Amino acid sequence: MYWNQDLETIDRPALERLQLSRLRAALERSVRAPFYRTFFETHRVDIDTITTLEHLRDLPFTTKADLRTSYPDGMMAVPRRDVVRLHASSGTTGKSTVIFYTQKDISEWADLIARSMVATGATPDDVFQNMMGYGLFTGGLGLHYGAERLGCLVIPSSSGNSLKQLQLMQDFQATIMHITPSYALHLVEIIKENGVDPHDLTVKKAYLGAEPYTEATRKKLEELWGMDAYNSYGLSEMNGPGVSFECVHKNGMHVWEDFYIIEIIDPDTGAVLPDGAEGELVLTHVNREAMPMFRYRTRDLTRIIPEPCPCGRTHRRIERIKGRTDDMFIIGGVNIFPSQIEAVLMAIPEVGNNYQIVLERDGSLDKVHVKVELYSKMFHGDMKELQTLRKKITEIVRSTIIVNPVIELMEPGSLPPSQGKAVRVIDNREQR
Ligand code: DLL
Repeated sequence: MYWNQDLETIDRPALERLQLSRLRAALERSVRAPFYRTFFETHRVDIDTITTLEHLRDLPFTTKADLRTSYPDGMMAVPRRDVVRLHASSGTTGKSTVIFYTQKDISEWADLIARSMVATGATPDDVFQNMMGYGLFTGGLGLHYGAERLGCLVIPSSSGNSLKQLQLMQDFQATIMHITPSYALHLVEIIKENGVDPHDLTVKKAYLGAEPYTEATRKKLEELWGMDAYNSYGLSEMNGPGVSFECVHKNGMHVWEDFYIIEIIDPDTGAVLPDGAEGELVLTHVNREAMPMFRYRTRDLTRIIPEPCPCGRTHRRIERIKGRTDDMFIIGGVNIFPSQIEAVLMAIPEVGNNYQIVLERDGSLDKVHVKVELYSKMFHGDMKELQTLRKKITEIVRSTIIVNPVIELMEPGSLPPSQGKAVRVIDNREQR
């Protein structure tokens, strides 16, 4: 099942011709934005010389810092009256970064979402409960318009308010939910606490994204909820969700290449890496009118899966995001990604649905504390059993990250629950 078969199964030469003509048009549009005029001048780039896709490499990278410099509207490439929406990501420091959309941009974004949903087997018969935050964040409104475009009944429940979510799910027989993996882990517990077996609900699919999570977490969620979970990747700078989505094969996410040009680079040198090599994802949005974006460094680490997908879509897939270059922390000289810890934790049957990594400085030594919630059945008064479990978890985590962790076992509900993007790592080292 396709949303737009011609575009989704387009052959590579035709796809590349389409990319190039859209890229040329985007470059020409971009110079209406004050930011790009200065940017190309400073980097001495003559956009007329970009006449093949290979020439894209002659353009400098753009970064989040460029979005901040151009705040509020230095990257707007159309007259303001043509812009119909903005979204923003708050970020942890400094000014937010703002993205603009024309009517056409919003409509094309909705199409990409509808296309993504159909790739997972969704149909107009589905009831879509959208538990991502509505507002400046792109997760809520982004999927909303796409699900409506497909013809689903949309429940715009937004994030949080777990009992209301359950009631809506039951009363309107939601079949698909859109939710962050960390909130899905929390919500399923609330549902069980209220005496409902999640397997009895009508929800059969979940779209999980907006934050990194591991295959072990996907499996755990699929089992807890009794549904199929699909990975969805996107970022505000590239519209939001709908950049890349898994199809029914659930084996890597198709990047919609008629809209996005993918490159994988070495994050240290900026060199473009061959298909299949792991590195930082760099994206160019070739079709947005209000705000073109070239060679944007996402900071997300992944690799292109070069093999064709059995679904017949010709758009290449990327692997699950391993983490962000800025998420990585270094302990005793060892580089560690939170995802490495999550992957082993979530595969341990006694481990519950929440965890947190806290980095502490102990004298001159850095220590990784991992706070792990267990299922309540583990707390029946047998200290010895808990000690053995703590040892087991310590050993499993140590063998994965090659650093000795301090494992703290917690009762369910003792860590701050997530309703959106979870804070997985707290670094207390700088404050000492
Ligand atoms: O999180 C857009 C989105 C909404 C994607 C809903 C999927 C579903 P931002 O707030 O700008 O936009 O955050 C983007 O979140 O660079 C990744 O680091 C991370 N991220 C998003 N999806 C995934 C995913 C939205 N499936 C940043 N796996 C990105 C891992 C993800 N990380």
